[in-house]
Amino acid sequence: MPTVHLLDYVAGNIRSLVNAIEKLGYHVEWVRSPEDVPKAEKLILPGVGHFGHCLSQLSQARYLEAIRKHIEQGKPFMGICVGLQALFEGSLEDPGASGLGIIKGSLGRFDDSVKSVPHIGWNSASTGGLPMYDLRPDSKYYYVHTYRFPYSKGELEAQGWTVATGTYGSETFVGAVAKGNVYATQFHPEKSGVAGLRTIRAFLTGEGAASLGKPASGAADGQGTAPAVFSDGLTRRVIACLDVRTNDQGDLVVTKGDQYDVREKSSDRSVRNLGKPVDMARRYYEEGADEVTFLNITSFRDCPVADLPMLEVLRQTSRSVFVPLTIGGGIRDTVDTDGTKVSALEIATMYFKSGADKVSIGSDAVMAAEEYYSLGRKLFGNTAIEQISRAYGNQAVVVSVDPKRVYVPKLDATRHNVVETGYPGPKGETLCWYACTIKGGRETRDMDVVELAQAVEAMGAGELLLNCIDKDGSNSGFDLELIRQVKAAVKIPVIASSGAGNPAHFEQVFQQTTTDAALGAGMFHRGEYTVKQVKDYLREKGLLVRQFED
Ligand code: 1PR
Repeated sequence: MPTVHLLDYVAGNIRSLVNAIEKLGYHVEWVRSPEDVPKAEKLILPGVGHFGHCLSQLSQARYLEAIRKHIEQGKPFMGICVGLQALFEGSLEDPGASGLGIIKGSLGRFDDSVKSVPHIGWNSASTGGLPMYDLRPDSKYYYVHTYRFPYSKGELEAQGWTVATGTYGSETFVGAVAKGNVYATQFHPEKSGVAGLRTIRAFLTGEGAASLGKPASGAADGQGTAPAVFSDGLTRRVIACLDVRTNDQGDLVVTKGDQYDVREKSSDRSVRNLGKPVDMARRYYEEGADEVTFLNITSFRDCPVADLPMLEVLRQTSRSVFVPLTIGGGIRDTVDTDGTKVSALEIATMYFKSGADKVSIGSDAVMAAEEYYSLGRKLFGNTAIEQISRAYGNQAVVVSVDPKRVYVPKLDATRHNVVETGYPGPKGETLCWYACTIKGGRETRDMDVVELAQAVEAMGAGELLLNCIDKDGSNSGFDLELIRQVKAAVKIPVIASSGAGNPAHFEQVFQQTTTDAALGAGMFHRGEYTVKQVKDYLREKGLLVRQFED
């Protein structure tokens, strides 16, 4: 079996990449020290987290020189995400840190004045018709990053680079670069479905490098055209969510509640069993789900460290599902059954090593936010959100919010952030606020959703998974009032969740709010609609979506 060397220098979800490489029939060898680098024929440098952290790790461990030499010798090199960023001279993220300087220029930050940052989701890698590692104009690739190199026509080309671009809002940025033996992608090919596997294959086989700079079919002068500029290359993200728990027979099942009650209404009150987690995740992937989220909804009763079944679910799923996987439930500091203390970071690490790309934190985020306000909005770096985002990057930390409506008769009846609602309360109240809950909605706290969202954003959460207990399982559409309130309060992306009952609900939430993604559960599990039907519907309505590629 042919071999590729992978440089695993910092914590990260390397498993997905290994799975993708193995799926393509290659064997992964690990680079464990700079002395291993010369043994590598093909070298891949993946990267997550902070530019400065990654570069200082590489520098301290004496990898930078070894990488430079590998590239100078003309051996195949591929950088992914921060692995691309490392090729530049520096980044605004950590101005004191130096990159490899193989590409002249420094990265800046996406402008968040009119759009969410990080940039998360499926976007283009448009080569303007030039052949580049089998990147295709109609394909979409999964990006997750805050810093980017802005594309300015001719700048990198003058240095000999072929460039592929994506467009986010009004910003066109570098999505991939290639020159000679070097190929690097800002997107995660290992998380980009078949399109991603294709471009990894082009690197591994050498075909990508061989065809670089050759005339593309249809490009008469071999120069192609400048990368196309789209009004917005980011597609509407549709996520399938699987609530997982052990049923009364001890089997791990996908379940789904109504307002978080997952037991049948019949007299035996058994846990609703809608299928097997790995099989269902695979089905949704094949229908075109842009991400799959698992929520381990009974974790608060068990010790998560002993919760091995979910780790195995992730391992199995990540072998055949090449889109981002999120895992939630029980991500917090805890004490194992033998009395050992286990930090939230260690639990998250176990999940990342098993194939998760993001962890989702629920109850613990509310407790941390309460402390944040009680200490005068000061941060000490010790919360799970801060620790995990420091190690793995903000994009790896989702906060799952479980709010429910509290109606009030007038504005000064509460100190909380209130919305005017078109759905009056039991006494005809037209005002309400959204109270945060913990432990799967069992306990309501004196904190509103705006307070929570702003606190966790300050701590370094990269995204919000915004559920709504009133809407959960109702099939009546998303809570647009809630989504608008939260979107107005934060810059980080928001995933709308709870209430989806048909494809039109997805169109509604995308058209009538600025949500960054929308999530469905019950309607998919019960077989009422497929993910593909939702996406086809959105496309018919003129919204940009990614289609599953065989
Ligand atoms: O508090 O960090 O251990 O995390 C627990 C996690 O489990 C939280 O993310 C919490 O939302 C989730 N959870 C806990 N109990 C339940 C329950 O249902 N009894 N599920 C639960 C949350 C809501 C969504 C659902 C959407 C869409 N489920 O995941 O998928 O509402 O449903 P729909 O499209 O069918 O309406 P911690």
